[in-house]
Parts: sequence; C-alpha cells; structure tokens
Amino acid sequence: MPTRLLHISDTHLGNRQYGSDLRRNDFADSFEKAIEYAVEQDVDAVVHTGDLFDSRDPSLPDLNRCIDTLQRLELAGIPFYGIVGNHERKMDDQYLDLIEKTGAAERLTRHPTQVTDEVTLYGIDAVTKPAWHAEDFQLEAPPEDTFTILCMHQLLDPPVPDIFADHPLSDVLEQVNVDLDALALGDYHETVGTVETGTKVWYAGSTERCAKDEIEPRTVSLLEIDDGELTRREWELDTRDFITIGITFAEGDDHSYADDVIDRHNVEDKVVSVALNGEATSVTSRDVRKAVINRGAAVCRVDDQRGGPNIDLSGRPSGGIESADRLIQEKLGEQNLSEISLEIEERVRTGDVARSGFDNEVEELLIEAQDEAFDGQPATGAEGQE
Ligand SMILES: [Mn+2]
Repeated sequence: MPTRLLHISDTHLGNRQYGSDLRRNDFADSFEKAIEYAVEQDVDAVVHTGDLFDSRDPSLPDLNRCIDTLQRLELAGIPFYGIVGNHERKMDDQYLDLIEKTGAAERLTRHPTQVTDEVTLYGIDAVTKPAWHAEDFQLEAPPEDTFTILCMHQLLDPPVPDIFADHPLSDVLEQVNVDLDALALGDYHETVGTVETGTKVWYAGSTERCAKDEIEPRTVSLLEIDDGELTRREWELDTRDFITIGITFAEGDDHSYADDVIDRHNVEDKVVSVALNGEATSVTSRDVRKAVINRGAAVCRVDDQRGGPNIDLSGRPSGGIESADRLIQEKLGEQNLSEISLEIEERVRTGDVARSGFDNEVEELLIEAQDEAFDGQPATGAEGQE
C-alpha cells in the first residue's frame, strides 16, 4: 500500500487583507477546502509547512475556527503535522503547541515521526536570518528502510529564484546528517520544485493570495510514496479572483471617465486593485472605491499616484516585502551581532515589553551569557562588562 500525504502551506489564517473581514474569511475557507480535500482523498496524514496563522497573535475566533477545521481531520482519523513559520513564530510557546493540546495537531521535530511503515517525517521550524549560520541541522536517525521527508519554512535557492531566496539549498542538503529523500517546504507562496543530488525539493505554495502579484492558481500538493518513489500532484484550490484596473486621468477628467474605465471590467465578487495615474483631478480615491464597490466588488483597494513624479517601476523585482520582520531580520543579519543581542532584540520586538518582569528576564539572559562566555567564572568589574 502506498503512503499518501497532503502537503499544505502558508494558509495565513487571520489575514485581514486590505482591512477586510471578508478576506479573512476567504483565508479560512481556503484552508477548509484543503482539509476537506484531504478527507475526501482519505490521505494517511496532512503536513503543514508553516505560517498556519498570519500573525503571532491570532484572534480567538481565528484560533477557534482553525481547530474546528482540524477536527474534521480528527473525525476522519487523519493526523495533522506541522511546523512553525516566520509569521506566527513566538519566542517560547507556540500556538501550534496549544492546538496540539486539543489533540488536533502534532508538531514535527528533529525526532523521527513515523506516518506509516514506509514514511518518516522531520520538522525544523522557521530559522531567522541572523540565527541561520549557527543552526544545527542534525536529525535523529530514522527507522531503517523508510522514506525520509524533512519539513522546513525557509526561502531556499533553488527552487526559489535567487533574488527572493535567503539561503542556498545546499546549506541544508550538505549539513543534514540523515539521508533525505525529500524536502517539503513552506514560506515561498508559489508552487515550484527541483531535484538536487537525489533529493526532491518543493514548495506547496500558499492557499490564498497574500499579495496581488501572486497570480498563479493556489495549490496544495498530494504526495504518494510507493516503494521508495515519491510522486507529487498539485490540486488547484478554488479561490477568489483578483483583478487590477489602471485609470490614467487627463486634466479635467471627471467621474464619468472613471466610471467608463471601471465598466470595462467585470469586478463582481473580485478583489479589485485600482491604480490611479496621470493628472490630479476632482475625482478622489474614495469616489473610485465607492464606484467599484457599487458594482459588486468584494474588496477594493485604490492606489492614488496622480500628480506625483513619474517613477519607473519596470526594473523593480515584483514580489514585494512580505513582512516588516523579514526586513528587520535581513538588516540584523548584516550586523554580525552576538547571539545574546539578537535574542534580546527579538524579545523586545516580538514580545510584550510592558509585561512586568521583562527586565529580570533580560538580566537573567545576560548573566547566563556572561557565565557561558567566561566559562562559569562569575564576571566581575569592568572586565565582565565587556
Ligand atoms: Mn508565508
């Protein structure tokens, strides 16, 4: 009997894209469709490679609905395995731990998790850019004669194009001590794959569009492992359509001009992104938004670039910056900071610094780091402050 798995990633539950609750609901719906597909296919397990939630503080309704969805799997006797992504990653306990306590999910680790007699899973949570060089990719040995799959949440090149990648794929493949048959990845939202030195590597892609330049259909990956051979099939999710409308105004163009341009497009039930260019006129971005919504669009976002300097954006890579955290980590990665500084920085950035006891926590960390640096000798005086 072959082992069959459904690989899902980057569901970003709780994403109120463009400030819209309807979009938040779309993200939950898409996750639900993926889970229903897993039940329908009666797979042996579902594997999620991170960014289950869009933020590290998902709301209670988002958490609740996620658990409801996962319970459908539970009822069908299908386990759900996950790792933690960069969007949801907290310093200590993870929301995935909380879900694990309900019995609806299980975290993958460096210890082998055997799905069937034939397949072993491992997981390494998202590693921040500054911590990457110190990361230890050692895994506990798998049961003999099993197909090994490591799950990670990183941007690796290949298959991620060089300009979007954070690290070469070889960083992982050269350092993992176990003979890996496959590397199932999350973080990149497009569905791409490659094979390197006998290891199959791929991204399942996101289940909803997190940005308007995520144009390709959203997918999940159905994996079948038979006799040590993996085949992967993509299943397309039915997600809400996105369209972009450009309106270029000349001096004196009024509402009827904007209406004419909008009427050339079918906006019904779609996520509509409108770019206003050309001369500044009496038509406001609010007017345009209203006109689009009145024609039945689900969500409308207007980007008003009228009257400004003409900037040539054609040479800019598309894709954009996914999160401010990523940009901060990028810069920190260039700073060559000590591990302790990075840890304190992350605690301040991601935690609730107003929480009482935070200074004690930092002091403890510093003492611990000093002890370590001075080989257990209590640090004293100016020397210890270095
Ligand atoms: Mn993501």
